[in-house]
Amino acid sequence: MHTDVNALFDALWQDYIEMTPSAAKVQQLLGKGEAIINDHVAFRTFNIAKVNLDVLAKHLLELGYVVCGDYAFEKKKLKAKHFEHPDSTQPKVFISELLVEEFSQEVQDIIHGLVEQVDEAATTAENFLYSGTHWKVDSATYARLLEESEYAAWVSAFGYRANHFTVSINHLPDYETIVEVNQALKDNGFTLNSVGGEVKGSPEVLLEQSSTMADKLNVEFADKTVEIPSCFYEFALRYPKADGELYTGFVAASADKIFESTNVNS
Ligand code: OOG
Ligand code: NI
Repeated sequence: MHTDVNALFDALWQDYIEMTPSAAKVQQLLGKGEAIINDHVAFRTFNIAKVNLDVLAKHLLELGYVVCGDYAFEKKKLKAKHFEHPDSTQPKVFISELLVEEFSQEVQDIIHGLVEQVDEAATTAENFLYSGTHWKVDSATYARLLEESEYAAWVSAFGYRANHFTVSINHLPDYETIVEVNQALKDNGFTLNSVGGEVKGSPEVLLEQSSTMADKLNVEFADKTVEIPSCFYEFALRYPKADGELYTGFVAASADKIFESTNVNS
């Protein structure tokens, strides 16, 4: 496991921009070449013991992160937790896991078949959080997972890596509102996730979020190469709590819609 937070996030970012070429362009557009502060990074997994949320979280706890919130998404059959570092300029981390036992027997069998192929030693290796898939999956299996869960299909194709990075709008010198950020993105040809409206959340819940729709990438399945949605970029504006400190949590109703940024049919 990594012992240096910056080394972990540098490696995650390098992998992420390979999966998400548009992210490098967005960073150039919003940061004008200056460094961007990331609000958070997100990971996805299955709730099977060998690879569950806690297995991913161990890599963060080792770096001094602490768990600060948990969330449930009943319809999507997911649970999540978020983690914060004592140094508040380090990105927060959002990790979710799919409740595999709530799916059809066929989908459960497929997912267990993938996880069985993971070498347990790989899950504590330094690179695990950006190691991608540890299994073979064919395009028909991916399509079968898609019928029951966009999330399950995404994890089967991309595995362990940053699902998204998130620009902290609070730290962007040239933008005050999330609407201005969204407008700049649209003016430059980026497609936003409009599920439930382009802006998720409000000043009242102390967090506003938006995201691009995931890039499309050629993925080599066991049988053939297919172009599918990879990773997306998110934008977050946080508001102060009564004590004057910025809210650091997540908002389940908004997160529920952010998950849809990797949807295949939208
Ligand atoms: C996570 C979606 C939730 C947020 O900031 O609310 C989220 C995902 O798509 O894996 O990132
Ligand atoms: Ni997010």
